[in-house]
Amino acid sequence: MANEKIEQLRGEILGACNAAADMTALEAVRVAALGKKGSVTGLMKDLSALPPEERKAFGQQVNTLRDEVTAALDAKKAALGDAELDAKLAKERIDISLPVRPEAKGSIHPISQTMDEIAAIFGQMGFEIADGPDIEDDFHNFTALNFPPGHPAREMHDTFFLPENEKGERYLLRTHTSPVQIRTMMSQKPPIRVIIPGRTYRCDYDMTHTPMFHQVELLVIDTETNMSHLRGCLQEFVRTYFGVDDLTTRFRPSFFPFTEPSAEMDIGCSRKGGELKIGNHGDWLEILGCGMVHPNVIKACGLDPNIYQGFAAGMGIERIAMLKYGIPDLRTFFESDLRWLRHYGFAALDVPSVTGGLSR
Ligand code: 2NM
Repeated sequence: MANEKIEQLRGEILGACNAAADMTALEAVRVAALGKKGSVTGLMKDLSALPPEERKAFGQQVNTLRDEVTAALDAKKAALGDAELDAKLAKERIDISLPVRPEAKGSIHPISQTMDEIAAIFGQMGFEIADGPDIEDDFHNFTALNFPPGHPAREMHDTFFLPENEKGERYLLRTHTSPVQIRTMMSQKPPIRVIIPGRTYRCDYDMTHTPMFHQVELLVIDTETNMSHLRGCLQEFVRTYFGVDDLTTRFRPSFFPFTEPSAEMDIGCSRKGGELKIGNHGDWLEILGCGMVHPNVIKACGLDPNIYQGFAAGMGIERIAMLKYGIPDLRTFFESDLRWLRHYGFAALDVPSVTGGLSR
């Protein structure tokens, strides 16, 4: 009699377990069998009504049943979980071969695009990208770069200084990316070949100046680097960047505290009819500053200027972006005008590479 009841219950519970269509139904089966008022739990209460000689055998049978039911529930739970995950995965599958959704409005800012183009060109020549903090100290931004005390660029009106701290130190917003070259020379053994694109800050605002702007500087330090290497690298850069294979360059003497000799590089252009065109048309356009790194700078970085020498150059990213993409007004770069961004922005997948095409 007791055996029959157990057999029947086993059949019912395992059947219900098997038939459960989802986790909720399965949980109901579990509660009905193993819960406080469940059928299997109830069997134990019958125990005391049995004659003592039958209790042990009956108790064992109930335990076996409970183990069986528990195992069946666990197995079914795992199977349902897999099925649910499969269904979810099938439903959430995306077709990555579909074209970009036409309503997508995001675009790459011309500054980002130009920095990527610069990185692609110099990357091809074997340069690495270095970066450093926007907030700098006097040593990295000025002293190590051979700015004498009292140099006009250190003045209040050019540099954004932070309030002096308890130690009497006055941090500042870097006025150029050159402090990163100092950090690179102090932490890396030559040969060094790096470019540093990044934000720079000067207290200045008019038609052609914004208080934050972007620069890219390059630095090569080795034992035999000379000015012809500088010219070769920079000429290769402007030719690739502007897409003019035979673009000529002209070097004019200049002055920077951190280079000796220093030069300004011009590229060929035409201004006929008020329209600026890059190419060998007889006129000249200033494009960047450069020079051989001053021995004092090399020394300040803990390197021996009798062994190591090299060149550096710097240019404004907004300026060369304006020249290439025909953007007439510097200040529009930072106005976040959506119409401007849609007009001058780049498609997210238009990644510049020297072999694949720089842009558009
Ligand atoms: C320029 C022009 C010329 C320059 C020099 C250095 C360093 F750290 F190596 F001395 N960094 N950047 C440099 C040289 C920058 O920007 C117009």
